[in-house]
Parts: sequence; C-alpha cells; structure tokens
Amino acid sequence: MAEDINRIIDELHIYEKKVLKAFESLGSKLSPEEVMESQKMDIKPVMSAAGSLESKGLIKVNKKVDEVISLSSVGKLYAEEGLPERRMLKVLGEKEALPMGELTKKAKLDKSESKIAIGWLMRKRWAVIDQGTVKITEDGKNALGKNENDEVLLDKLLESQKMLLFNPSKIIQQGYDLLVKRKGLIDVKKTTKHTLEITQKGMEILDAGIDLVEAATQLTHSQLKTGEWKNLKYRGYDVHAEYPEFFPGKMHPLRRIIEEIRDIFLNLGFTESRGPILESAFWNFDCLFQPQDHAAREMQDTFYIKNPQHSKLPADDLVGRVGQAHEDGGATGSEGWGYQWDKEVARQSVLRTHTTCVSARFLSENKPPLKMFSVGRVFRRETITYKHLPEFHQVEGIVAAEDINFRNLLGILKEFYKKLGFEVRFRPAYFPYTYLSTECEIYLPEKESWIELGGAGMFRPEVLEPLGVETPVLAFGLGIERLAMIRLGIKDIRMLYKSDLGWLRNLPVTQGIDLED
Ligand code: FA5
Repeated sequence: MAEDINRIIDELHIYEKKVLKAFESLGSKLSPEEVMESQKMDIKPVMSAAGSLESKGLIKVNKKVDEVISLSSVGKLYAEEGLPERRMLKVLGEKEALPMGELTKKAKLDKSESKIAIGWLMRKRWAVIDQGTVKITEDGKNALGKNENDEVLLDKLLESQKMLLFNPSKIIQQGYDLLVKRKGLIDVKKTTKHTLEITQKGMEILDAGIDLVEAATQLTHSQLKTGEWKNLKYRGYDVHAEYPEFFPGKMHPLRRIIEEIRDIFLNLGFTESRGPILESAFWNFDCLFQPQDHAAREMQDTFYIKNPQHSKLPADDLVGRVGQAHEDGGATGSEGWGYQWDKEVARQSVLRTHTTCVSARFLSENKPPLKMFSVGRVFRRETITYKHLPEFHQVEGIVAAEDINFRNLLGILKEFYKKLGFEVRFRPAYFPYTYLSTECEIYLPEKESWIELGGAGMFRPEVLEPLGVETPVLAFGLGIERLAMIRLGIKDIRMLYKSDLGWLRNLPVTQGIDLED
C-alpha cells in the first residue's frame, strides 16, 4: 500500500501536486478559482491537472450546469406589446368572429405574424376557423382576462432581464416550455460550474506528504551536455495511463484473404496466371462446351459489352475444333450438342462471368503436366442478397497430368479449405464443361442452411480435345467473398464493400492471416 502511494506521488505532475496541496489548507471541496488563487496557477493547468487527478481517483470533479435565460429583441417586443395571438384575441374579444384578413388588420399584425398568431390561437384553443372566419371559443373568452404561463414568464423576464432556471415553479417551467418552442424569443445561456472534491485516496496522498519539487520529464540539450541531468529529479512513468486510440493503416480484409489464398496455392507449387476481365464469349463459354443457347449466356446473367461489341478470336483451327465439338462432337468421341454453331455469337464481348476462361486460355498455351491458379474479378447480373454480389472474386485452378483423377481434385479442395480453417462437404453437381462435377458447401448455423462455396470437376473431352490437351485435367472455381464472409463472421456479403470504417478499424490485424502449417 505504502509502495502504491509512493508510486502515485512519484508519477504526479507538478500541477497535480499543486492542486492537491490546495486541499491541505482550504478544505475538501474547492472551486477551481479558489485553487487558482491559493496556488498562483492559471485556470487551464488547474482544470487539466484536475482531470488527470480525477482519472487517478484522487479527486472528484463535480459539474453543475446552469441555464440562464433572457429575452431576445423579438421576445422583448412581444413582452411589451403582447404575443401576436394575444393581440388577435383582444380583437376577437370585442367582435367574436371576423374574416382572417380583417382580424389581421385590426390586430395590427403583418402577414408573417398573422400566420404565427393564427397557429397559436388554434393551439391554445382560443379560436376556431370556419370558412375563413376566425371565431373565439369559450377557452378564448376565459383567457381574455388572464395571462397564460408563457406571458407570465415574458413579463418576469422583461422585469428582471435575466433568470437562472434552477428548480423553476410549475408556471415558469410551463411558460419556458411554450416559449422555447417559438424560434428566437428567448436566449438560453448555459454555464458550467465545477467543484473539486478530494477523495479518501487523495487524502492519503496528502497525508503521506507531497514535495513540490519540479520533476523532469524531458531533457534538454544543455542538461545533457553539462551533466546537469545527473542531479535532476525525474517523474515516474505511468505505463497504465490512458492513451488516445489510433488506427494504423492496414490491408482490407478481403485483400488479406486473397493474399492468403495466393500464398496457399503458391506453396502447393501452382503457377499463377491471369486473364482479361473483358473476354470473348468464345473463351468464357464456347471453349467450355457451353451451348450458345445456354441459360447462363442470357442477358440476366451476363453483361454483354456494347463497345467493343466484338472481341478477337484465337487461331482458326482452334475455333474450328471448338465449333465442331458443339455441332457433332468432332474428334472428341461425343455427339456434341447437335446444333449449328455460330462464330459471330462466339465473338461477342462479355465481362467474364467466371475465371474458368483463364484456365481454358492457359491450357491452350501450355503443355501438361501443369498446375495453375488464378484469382480475379467476375461479373454477373444478379440480384444482390446477403450472399450474392454482381461483382465478386473467384480463385480458379487446374491440374493437368497423366495420372490425375477426381479423388485428387477432392483432396486438393479439402486441403485448401482446411488451410483456411473450414471443413466442407461435397455434393454432386452439373457444369457443362466437367464430368464428374461437384460443388463444395459449408453450413451456416445462423442461416440454418448450407452455402455453396465453389464448383469443380474433371474437364470433359469436348473441352480438352479442341485445346489439344491429352491428359486428364481437374478444375475448380471458388467464390472468395463468401469465404471472407464466413471467415470474418459477417452475416452479409455486402459488408465487404461498405467501407464501414468502424468495422474495418476494429478488425484485428491478424484475422484471417495466420496460416496453418
Ligand atoms: C462457376 O463459376 C464455375 N466456373 C466453377 C467451376 C470451375 C466448376 C471449374 C467446374 C470447374 P458457380 O457459378 O457455382 O461456378 O460459382 C462458383 C462460386 O462463386 C460459387 O460457389 C460462389 O461461392 C461464388 N459465387 C457465385 N455467384 C456469386 C455471387 N453472385 N456473389 C458472390 N459469390 C458468388
């Protein structure tokens, strides 16, 4: 305990010591002004020392806010001449009912005042309007001889100029409530009064004795040079002191996960590849054996580009083989789709709908054995939901080698998701370009449903033969935003693109990045 007190004293700033000392002679409750006077200090150091003494539990700073009200120039005018509705009521007291225009004239009000007056006449139930005629009510007649509470307060303020609104009577409070509703009638000035009160702990510090020697917190060049630093008294360092929160810049969580995914595939020995976002339908659909009337090509799903409307096709022989595969299977051993393939449809420019086109391009240019992955943005005309975006990222991968099979595909995907901390399940699926095909899913407890994370399969001969690939090829395409959503524990995929600074700042820097071995 004594050690604790000594440490606290050691960490006190000279201003804090001075403020505490004031309690020694003047009592346990002081105004900042009393401290200023007795300790010969300015108000700023007194208040800042009071703040830090309070955070150390040595004093209490009590605040009392006073409201002082006075009349504005308009308020003064109304107090002298009567509120506009009162002036109208007086006229109605003589005439009972008058057309609005005449009433305004007789009450000597201008147009804007007249509006206010009519409004308040209704509000106070002093009059009613019947087809443009204003008629006094019973309440209005009763109000003729006596002041309302707002008027009582106006009179009082006219008399006394200022009034401290402390524990007001019912009449004054009601009058105040009515007057503050009207703009610019009364001015309200708030003043805060502080009282400093020493605590038990503060007393103990005082009793232990405080030495008013200035303690060094920063050294000057000359103190170092002359050796004066050796004789200085140093203030203790409070390592628990409050500090301002600050948020260093950091990578966006989605970007972090993309980097993590890239790391995983690079570590598994995959080569990274990229492809264009603006693609031809040929690479996006045709060479993946998606028939030209396939639902996914329709306008709901695919963004077709107006300019450039067409994209360049690869060499004629590849285009020819792909077309043939669609029409009758060509040399693939398949019957194809059995329709007339159109080269013009294949030339259409699209925003790629998946990254599988990068794999097709890669296979057309590289010979197996190979392992390739690619990360990129894809686009679909989708209705936005908690799990759907019109623009999102996929990671795509292929492995091509003589002895590659479907089990290897499941193994790679399991391993990939395991490294990210997920356990996924596989279910049979259909893609026009793979057989066997599968989809991996993960359970979302809060939605009580399974969410699909990616599609995969073995490329069909109708894809591989035209590209000149003679080995089996396993392929997968996985959504990244959905992974990120689960990884970051967010319930809505849109959060990733909201730039919600509060959320981004509070995300731990390490989240989603500690790789398992
Ligand atoms: C494909 O895109 C296939 N190309 C995957 C593939 C590649 C299959 C290679 C076979 C071989 P799919 O349309 O299911 O499949 O999309 C794959 C993943 O992208 C989905 O599982 C999901 O995680 C993600 N995804 C799809 N649509 C959206 C969307 N609108 N918003 C966010 N993520 C989406």
